[in-house]
Amino acid sequence: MAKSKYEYVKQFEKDDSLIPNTWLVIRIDGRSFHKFSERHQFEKPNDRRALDLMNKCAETVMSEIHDIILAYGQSDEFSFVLKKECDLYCRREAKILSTIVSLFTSNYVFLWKTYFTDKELQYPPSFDGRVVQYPSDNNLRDYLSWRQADCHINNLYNTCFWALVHSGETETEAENTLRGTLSSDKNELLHSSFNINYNNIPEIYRKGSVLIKQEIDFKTFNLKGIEVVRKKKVVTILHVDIIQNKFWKEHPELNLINF
Ligand code: DGT
Ligand code: MG
Ligand code: MG
Ligand code: MG
Ligand code: MG
Repeated sequence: MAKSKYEYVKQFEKDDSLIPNTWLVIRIDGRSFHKFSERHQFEKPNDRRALDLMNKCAETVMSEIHDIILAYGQSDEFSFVLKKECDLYCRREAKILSTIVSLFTSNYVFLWKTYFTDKELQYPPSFDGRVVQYPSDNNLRDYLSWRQADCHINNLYNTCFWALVHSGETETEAENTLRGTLSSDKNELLHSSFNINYNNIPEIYRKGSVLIKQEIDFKTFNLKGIEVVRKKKVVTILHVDIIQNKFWKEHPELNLINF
């Protein structure tokens, strides 16, 4: 087929293929969700509906993009881990990133009313996204540990902060009360002043959400009408520690050998 005289413009497209054989992590994060959570009166410190909505969007992304083996979410962010051998869009960064961010965002809008039944969406939310390549299993483990540690630190702080504010301190006073405190001080404050045992706070808030694909058997009928057992992968949502080795030992199918 003859080329049009315009085709040369393709030469201006730059090659953005990611290097082979590295873990790919796509992290998306709500744009200005401080404002978004205020405008939609999210419960403080944690709004279960908002987290469930995020998790459902991530589940959809995972079901659609087969190369995602695990996702980790907390607050307004989600990280998607694509397996090393991933050849999606020939590993072109912009294609992979834009597909995941837009699929997540459209689901967020599409599913909003299912989770916020009594609250209209006030304006269209957006998410930013980035791709990071991790060459070793340890790098990937450390990345995920970093995000889960961040979840814990923020949740402990926010739990204290809002307990102080709900008990009558102004936001500035609460900030001053917490300035310079260690984790142990915060746990003690929750315990002695508010009778809250931090370890009894739901794990979804303390640990975030880990999504993996698990193979299950299901019964169906083959072409001859005979009942057969087939396998399919379903996304499972867990709220567990992914910093220690236990989780990785329990999930050899994730193929992270280094622990
Ligand atoms: P960015 O990401 O730079 O565009 O700016 P933000 O405002 O999204 O900042 P970020 O991502 O560092 O922090 C997430 C914000 O979202 C933070 O202000 C708290 C808010 N947020 C997330 N989940 C909840 C929730 O469940 N309840 C409440 N009240 N706020 C939440
Ligand atoms: Mg940010
Ligand atoms: Mg954000
Ligand atoms: Mg964030
Ligand atoms: Mg096209």
